[in-house]
Amino acid sequence: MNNTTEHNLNEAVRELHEANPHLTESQIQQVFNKTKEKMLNEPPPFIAVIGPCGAGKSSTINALFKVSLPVSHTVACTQDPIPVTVTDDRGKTITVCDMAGFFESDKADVKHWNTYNDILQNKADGCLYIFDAPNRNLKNLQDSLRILHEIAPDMVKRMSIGLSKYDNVHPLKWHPQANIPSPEQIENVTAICDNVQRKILEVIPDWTGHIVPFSSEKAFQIPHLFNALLKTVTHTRKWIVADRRNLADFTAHVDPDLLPQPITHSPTPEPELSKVQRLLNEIRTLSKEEFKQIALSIFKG
Ligand SMILES: Nc1nc2c(ncn2[C@@H]2O[C@H](COP(=O)(O)OP(=O)(O)OP(=O)(O)O)[C@@H](O)[C@H]2O)c(=O)[nH]1
Ligand SMILES: [Mg+2]
Repeated sequence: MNNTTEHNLNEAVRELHEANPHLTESQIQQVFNKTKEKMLNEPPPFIAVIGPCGAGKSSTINALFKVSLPVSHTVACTQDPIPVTVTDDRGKTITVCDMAGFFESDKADVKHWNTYNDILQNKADGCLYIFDAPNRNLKNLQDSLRILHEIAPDMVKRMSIGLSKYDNVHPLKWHPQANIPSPEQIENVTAICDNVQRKILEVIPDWTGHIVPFSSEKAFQIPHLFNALLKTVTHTRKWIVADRRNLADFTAHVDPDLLPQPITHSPTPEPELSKVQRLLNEIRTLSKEEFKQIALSIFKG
């Protein structure tokens, strides 16, 4: 077992014992064993990618995880949730769920909101709301937030917003070689972010999420989006997500002459680890408090 993990778990269990001196050594050992077992057998984190029709949800998942979900340039595309489980070379998995876009039509929305109810209340650990940056109809954003807040208030409070289609923001001058927005686009996106934040806070005053402008098409700021996605996961499940990414490579869109040399070098291969070591490495970032919460929940259960 990784030293930090062992240390955190031992300390959490020791504190638990101090706070509950009536527990016997064997009960405490049981808590330790069950906590460890639960952590090793946790299912992959499940993140719902939500938002209005055509905002770019499927494209976002394609960019984040190098998958090929269907994308439409003309009509509403995704009609049913598509869970995508991504496993990286080291066997780490995460499930992202591509959701149908709401505000498609009266008829379609009846079905879509039912699906949102089910996924957000029963399956998701977190959600990422995709809203297209050039869309100035923030009434739609606010209306949807009211509905979402009714469905899953806690999740919506910490949900992050991905402002998609950065490259489509006025004046559409994207630097083709460096693969970066023009100064005018940066200025406009900053103003859009401020405005979106104000409009969110009008509906959810205690919202704590983050807004990340990005472009799937240009693979721009995808790592920032991934970090925002991590922040939407409940605290006790965050550790599982930490390094399960397989991000679209932004540098693939950059003129090779502009790239600093180290970025183009292949990383040194990591030594092969045993399955148990790999699992334990995954949980090493769990804090003492998180261990304690899991231990307590098992003990109470
Ligand atoms: N310029 C630009 N277009 C994008 C970007 N992301 C998505 N699009 C376009 O936006 C349109 C809709 O993209 P989708 O990914 O299908 O959007 P969606 O939210 O999944 O749509 P529904 O499933 O119908 O709700 C397509 O024409 C995409 O090519 C982006 O970063 N930049
Ligand atoms: Mg879609």
